[in-house]
Formats: sequence, structure tokens, C-alpha cells
Amino acid sequence: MDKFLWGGATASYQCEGAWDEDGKVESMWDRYLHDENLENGDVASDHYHRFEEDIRMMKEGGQNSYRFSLSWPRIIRNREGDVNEKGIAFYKKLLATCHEYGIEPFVTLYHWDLPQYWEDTGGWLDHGVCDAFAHFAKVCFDNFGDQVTYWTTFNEPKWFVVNGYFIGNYPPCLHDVQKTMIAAYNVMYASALGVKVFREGGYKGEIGVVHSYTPIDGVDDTIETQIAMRNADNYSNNWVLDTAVLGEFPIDLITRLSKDYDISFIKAEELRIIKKFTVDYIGLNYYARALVKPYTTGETQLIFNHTGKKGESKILIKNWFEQVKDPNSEFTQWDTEIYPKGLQDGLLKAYKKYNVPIYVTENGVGVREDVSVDQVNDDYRISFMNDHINALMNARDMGADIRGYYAWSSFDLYSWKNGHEKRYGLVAVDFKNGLVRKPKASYYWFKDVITSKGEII
Ligand code: BGP
Repeated sequence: MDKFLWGGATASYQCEGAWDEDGKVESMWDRYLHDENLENGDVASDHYHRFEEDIRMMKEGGQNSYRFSLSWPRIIRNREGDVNEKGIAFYKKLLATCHEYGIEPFVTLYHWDLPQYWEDTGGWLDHGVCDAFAHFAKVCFDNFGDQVTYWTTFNEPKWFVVNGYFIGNYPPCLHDVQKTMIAAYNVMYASALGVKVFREGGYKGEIGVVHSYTPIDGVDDTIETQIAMRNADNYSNNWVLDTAVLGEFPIDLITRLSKDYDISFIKAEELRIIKKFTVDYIGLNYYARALVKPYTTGETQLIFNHTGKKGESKILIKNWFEQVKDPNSEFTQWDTEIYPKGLQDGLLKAYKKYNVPIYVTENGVGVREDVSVDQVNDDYRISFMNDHINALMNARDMGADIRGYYAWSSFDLYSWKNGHEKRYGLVAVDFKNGLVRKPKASYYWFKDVITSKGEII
């Protein structure tokens, strides 16, 4: 078996900065955050200029892999698909640096920074964006194929589609079920097109999809709760994973939606492509599970905490399910349940259902931290990671084919809508003081884990 991959993850918009440098054009996040006057990633962690230092620290921290994304607006200049050679040169250098330090790159094509020139005509609602994504994917495979073995089409279709088109938290900030369905369909079709280009081009390596995985638990085992659990699973997981791995949208979900909405945008010939071009592996980002009960009353409410003040979040989908808080659990300042067992259960469930290799592509805890000290003593992060890595190992011992673990995040970076003070990094970045990097206690702890567990694996 290939080596187990241990590392950290980032995303282009959240860490690179250099938002308009060397021919990079505007992304939808640049436009949105500038227009709304919100804290943005113009500079972020300045990884664009400091990637060498960051990758060297990964190596010194015992890591053997780095998961990051490519910025579409840095690589493709316009709707005609013209290539920005400076963008290509940047990623070639970054990839060469990874190899120089013995770090295996794990590369995501799309981590939410859609070029604004596509958002201008509707973004993921414009079917033309699917072919444009396939073109972007081909440019990446052609240019970086000899430097990359592990490819991901999309990071978390569920999260950016639902937040963008249904909840309205992320650009384009809509609350529209019909449009959510169209965007979801287009993204899953574009993902299959990416796999098609990869396979037909005969590139080496593996291609998969990364999903924001929310394993579902019920408050009891009544039939009503089981129905609520299935609804929650369809909403949270199945439309991404069933479609990417099994090549089919969940039939009960489509039947249900077709009663109230127009599904004529689904095309038979595109379903054939989705069926044929399924992924080699899945990446699961795990932050928490969902504990659900049957819907009783009230309008749909999807409220996410972007302030770090406990108690603000709420998830209820009318006639589908309601999410509840386990009174025995601990929650972060941003209302995320800390529940490592959900990772073990979820990995076993996903492996049983899909039977493909799994990488845990993100796992971590966001906290406000004082980074002016010499070393952040993030014992809460150590305990969080320790419990989750143990859960992963248990699932592995019980037979699930788990091949990697990535901490979110490699170093502190910009958190969507939360700004820079919700920190996840193994390495502190002092945004107020020259972007100085300093490893946290968790960085050294992770190094020890990799050294010891690396031998067991
Ligand atoms: C995942 C995303 C990441 C990252 C992480 C933490 O959903 O893939 O990009 O941001 O969540 O989320 P947040 O920054 O909102 O706390």
C-alpha cells in the first residue's frame, strides 16, 4: 500500500493573498467582500510570496503531504479560456517546492473562488460554466500532470451551493430552492466532466471529490426519526456522494423535489456522463455530525454563527427535519459540536456504502488565540486532533480503507465570513505583525504523532 498521507490543508482564496497580482483576475469572493466592505483575503497569509517558508515548515513538522487548491481566476484570464502564464508559473514553482521537500501535493481544482467573469452571468446557474470548468481542469492536468498524483474536482459542493443559493451566507447570497437545485446539478455535472477529461486524457494518478461530511444521528429509533434522518442525509450528504461515487442522484430526493419544483434542467445525456465518470476516492472533511429529530412546526431556519458568540446557530428545514443539540456534548465558540465518535461512525458508514478509498481531507477546530506570544499553547487543539485521529485509527482497524489525514489548516488563514480571528492553523500567522509565522504546540505534537503512528501504518 502507498504511504499514509499526513499533512495540513489550505485553500487558494483563504491563504494566497496577491489578489490582483501577476495577471490574476477578480474572483466572486473578491467582488463580494469588497462590495460589502467585509474583511477580505486580499493579503490573507500571503502564501503567494511565502509558500517556500510554509512548505519548509510542513517538512520540518514531519508532514509528508500538503492539500491546497488552485485559483481558477489566477490561471484562466477570461471566458474565452485564455491562460495566464504567470499563474501557471506560480503553481509550477509551488509544486516543485513541495517535491523538493518530499511533500506530496493533494490538489483541489475548485475551492470556491469562481472567476467573477462567470459570476457575472449567473455563476453556477449558467450551464456554460460546466464546460468552462472542464477546460480549466484540462489546462491544469496538462500543465501540472507530471507534478501531481492526487486531484480533487471540487471542495465541498454541498457547503458552497447551500450557503450560496439556499441559506444566502455566501455569494451570490440567494434564498431560492429552485436555483439551489440548478446550481447543485451543474456542480455535480461539472465534477463528472472533470473526471471525464482526466480519464480520457490518460493522466496518471487518482481523481476524487471532497465532501463536507455530516454523519447523521437520530434522537431515537422511531420510524419518524428514521425518515427525518434520511431527509437530513439527502440534504447533507447523499446528493454529493451518491452522485460522485455511484453516479446517481438519490431517487427519493429527486422524486420529492419534482413534486414542488421544475426539474427539466436535468438532461438524460448528462446523467449518462455522471453515471460513467465516477470518482476514484472520496475526501471527507469532518467537523461535526448532525443530531436530528422529526420536523414538528415552524418555517425553515438556517442560521450559522459568524461571530463566535455561542448559541446563534439553528438548522430546521420545514417538513424535512430539525437539528438539535446534544445536552451532553461540548460546543466550540462557533457552536460546532465536538464529537470525535461521529468521525469513526461516519467513516465506517461511508466506507460500507461506497467502498472506495477515503482521505480525511479536513479536520480541525477554530478558536480565537493570542498569537503575540512565543508559542501558542493550543492544548484544546491537541486534544481535539488526538481524539479525532484515534477515531480515524479505530475506523481503519475495523476495516475502512482510510489513506490520509489533513489538519485544517496548515497555518492560520482567512475564514469565510469570519475574518482572520477564527484560527485553525498548526502554525500561527500574526496578521497584525508582518505575517510572522510561529509553530503552535499542536504543530510539534502532530509531528510526534506522525512519527509514531507512521510506523504503525
Ligand atoms: C470547510 C472549508 C474550508 C474552511 C473550513 C472551516 O467547510 O472547506 O475552506 O473554511 O470549513 O470553516 P470556517 O472557516 O467557516 O470556520
